[in-house]
Amino acid sequence: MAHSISHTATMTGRYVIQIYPNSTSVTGNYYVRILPKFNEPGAKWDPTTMEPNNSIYNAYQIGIGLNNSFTSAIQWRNPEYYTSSVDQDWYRFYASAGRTYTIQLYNVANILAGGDGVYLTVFDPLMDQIDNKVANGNGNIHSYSVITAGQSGWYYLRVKPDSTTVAGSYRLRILPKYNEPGAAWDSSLESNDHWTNAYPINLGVGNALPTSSYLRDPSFYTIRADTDYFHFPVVQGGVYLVEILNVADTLKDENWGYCNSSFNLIVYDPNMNEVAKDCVGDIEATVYRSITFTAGATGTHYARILSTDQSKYGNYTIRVTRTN
Ligand SMILES: [Ca+2]
Ligand SMILES: [Ca+2]
Ligand SMILES: [Ca+2]
Repeated sequence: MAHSISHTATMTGRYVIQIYPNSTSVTGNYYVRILPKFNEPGAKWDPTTMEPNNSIYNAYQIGIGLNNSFTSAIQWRNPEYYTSSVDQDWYRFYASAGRTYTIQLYNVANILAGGDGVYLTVFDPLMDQIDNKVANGNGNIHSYSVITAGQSGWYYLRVKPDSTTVAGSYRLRILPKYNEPGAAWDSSLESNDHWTNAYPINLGVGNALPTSSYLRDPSFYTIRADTDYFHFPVVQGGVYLVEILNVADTLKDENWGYCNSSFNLIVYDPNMNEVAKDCVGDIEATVYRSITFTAGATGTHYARILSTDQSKYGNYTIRVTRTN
C-alpha cells in the first residue's frame, strides 16, 4: 500500500477523491479502494490473509481462547509496486470489564527478525494505546501483553515488525485468566507462561503432575526458554511443600553460585510477591528442587519453574503437599 486516508463523513453526499503524482513526468497503473469501518455495512476481509487490516478502522475481529488461535502473516512488499512501509496487521477483540486477557504473539517466523523484534501494541476502546511489548516472551512466544479491561468494549491489537523489509508468518491468541470463562490449556499444560495463565494443581502426593519444559522450535523467532506457572489454594498458617522431581537430564543445570544461571523453582503469594526461591540442589537427587513455606494469608499461591539457560528442556514432575 502506498497511501491511505481515514475519514468520518460529517454529512451525507458526494465526496471527491483526487489522485495525482508528486512528479510531472511519471505514468503507471494504480489501484484505489474505499473500505467501510469494521462495524459498518460492507466491511469485508480476505478470510485467509485477514487483509486489508492496515488501520485500526479495518481491524479484523478475533475470538478469545485457545481454540481461537490463528495464523497470519506480514506480507511481502511486491517490488513492482511503490510501497511506503512494511505490512502491519490490526485486530480487535471484545473484552468484558474487569476480566484479564493475556495476548500472545507466538510461532513468529525467524525471517521476521530485524531491529528489536515484532511489536505487539494494544489499544483500549477509545483507541488510546495502553501497552506496547516486544521480544518479552518465553518458549515459542515472541511478545505478549497482559491487560485487565477497564470497561467492556472493543480492544485493538497491532502486529508490526521493527524492520521495513521483513515478511513471514506468525500466530496470535488471546487467553482468559486461569479462573475466568474459557480458560483452557493444551495436553502439555500450555500455555502457562505467565501467572495469569497458571495451570491448576491440586494438593497431595496423589496429584503430582508430570509435565515438561518444551524445546523451543528453532524455526521461530524466540527469546527465552519455556517457563511454567501453576496455581494452588492455601490457607493462612498452613505449611506447604512444593517439589520438583523426576527431572530429565536435559533440563538439569549445575548451579554456579548464581540463581540466575540455573533451574529455578519460585513460589509467589497472591500479589505475585516472591515467597521463596530454590535454585540449588544435588543433581542426582530425585527431588531436584523444593520449597517449604508457611502461608501468611489465605488465597492463591503460584509455583513457577524457570530455566534461564536458553538450551534446556525436558520432563519433570511437580507436586504440592500440605505438611501440617
Ligand atoms: Ca498481514
Ligand atoms: Ca495488514
Ligand atoms: Ca510453559
